[in-house]
Order: sequence, then structure tokens, then C-alpha cells
Amino acid sequence: MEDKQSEVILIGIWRSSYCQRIELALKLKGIPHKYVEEDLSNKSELLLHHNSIHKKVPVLIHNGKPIAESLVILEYIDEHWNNSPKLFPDDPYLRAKLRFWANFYDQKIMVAILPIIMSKGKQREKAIEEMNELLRVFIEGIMKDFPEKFPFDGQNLGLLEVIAGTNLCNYKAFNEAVAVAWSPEKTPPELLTWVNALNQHSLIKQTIPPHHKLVAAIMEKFSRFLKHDA
Ligand SMILES: N[C@@H](CCC(=O)N[C@@H](CS)C(=O)NCC(=O)O)C(=O)O
Repeated sequence: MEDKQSEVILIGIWRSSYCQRIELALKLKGIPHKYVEEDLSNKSELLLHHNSIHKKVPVLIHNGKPIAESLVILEYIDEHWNNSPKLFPDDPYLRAKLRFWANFYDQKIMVAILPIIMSKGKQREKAIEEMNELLRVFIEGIMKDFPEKFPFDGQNLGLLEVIAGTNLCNYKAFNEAVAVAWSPEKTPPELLTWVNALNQHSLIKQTIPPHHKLVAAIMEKFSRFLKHDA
């Protein structure tokens, strides 16, 4: 049981899906918390002090103790508040599989958007193809490893739904701001069905930013690369 003195602070930036995944996990578990919006162009003492190694958001501060790196934070949340909806299954093998696909998502898919944004012409086409291929590998892999999760019941969000939901549910904003970063027709249909169902989840709806606000933020952040697309 949580003690009355428990204090949870999330340092984040609103437009980051690394931060939205933590926000979503806290909401899912019903964990009261304070949210502090960071200014990455002028990093606060709070951030520099609590994540002196990477100096990145998100950072979760629980009773004064900082935890950095979103996947580490999600695991901490699930272990500390272990009585409410679980992000991880109990079975060690399934937990290992889940960590594998979560790492794949972060190490491959989360970073595959930058080569699309920063290139043009044939290079961009190639980067888009690579993104579609990574998404194909991801959806086919998780359908094989977690067949009981498909079709998605629209209710139970586990680790992968939290990670991919807060990222892929924003795909229309990326497509509008950047280029066609993900072409659903070029990936297995189950991926779009899954993402559309995730998009209907009330807590995901509450957590991801409004489409137009996100389009504007992406265009502003990457304006020097996107100018040549106009
Ligand atoms: N691996 C990190 C990535 C977090 C990350 O890249 N955060 C970005 C915002 S989306 C950041 O704080 N960037 C600041 C910087 O690079 O100086 C995680 O999972 O938490």
C-alpha cells in the first residue's frame, strides 16, 4: 500500500512520446503525481540535478529519488505499484519477450523517424521503406509472441500498448508535418487495426497531444530540415 507521504513528480515535455508513456502508465495505475514541464532549450536545475548522466526527459522522482530512462521508469512503476493493472506479465519468459520487443521499439522504430526527416528524394524514400519494414517486423513479432493479445480487446493496456500507443497513435501528425512516415497500406493490416483500437482508449486519448498542436510543434522543431519540402 502506498504511504500517505508518497510524492511522485514527472519531469517531461508535452510533445515527447517517451514522456507520454510515463504519463499514461501513471494514469492507468491511478497514481497521483505532479507534472513539471521542462524547457529543453534551457534545462532546469531540477532536470540537470536528477538526470545528470543523460540530461533527458522523462525523469520520475519518487519521494525524492530520481529514476531516468522511460523503460526503466515503466518497470519501476509496475514493480512499486504492483496491485493495479499490470504492465508486465508474471511469467519470466513472457517478461523477457516483452522487454525484447520494448527494446526493439526504442532502439529501432523510435529512432527511424529522424533519417526520414533529415533526408530527401530517394534517400527519404529508402528511409520510409525502412520504417515500414521495422513496423512489419514489430507487429508480426508481437502477434507471434503474444497471440492472446490479438485482436486487441480495446481495454487492457500492457507495456507494448503503452509504448507503441503513445507513439503510433500520433502517426497522422508526423505524416502531415514530415512526409508519409508510415504507410499503413504497406504494413500488415493488423497494425492499423491495433493502432486504431488503441486510439479509442480513453486514457490514450487523454494523454496524446491534440493533432494540430503536435503538427505545429514538429514543424517548428524540424523546420530547417523540412524547409526544402515546401
Ligand atoms: N532513452 C530515453 C530517451 C529520452 C529522450 O530522448 N528524451 C528527449 C526528449 S524526446 C530529451 O530529453 N532530449 C534532450 C536532449 O537530448 O538534450 C528514454 O527512453 O527516456
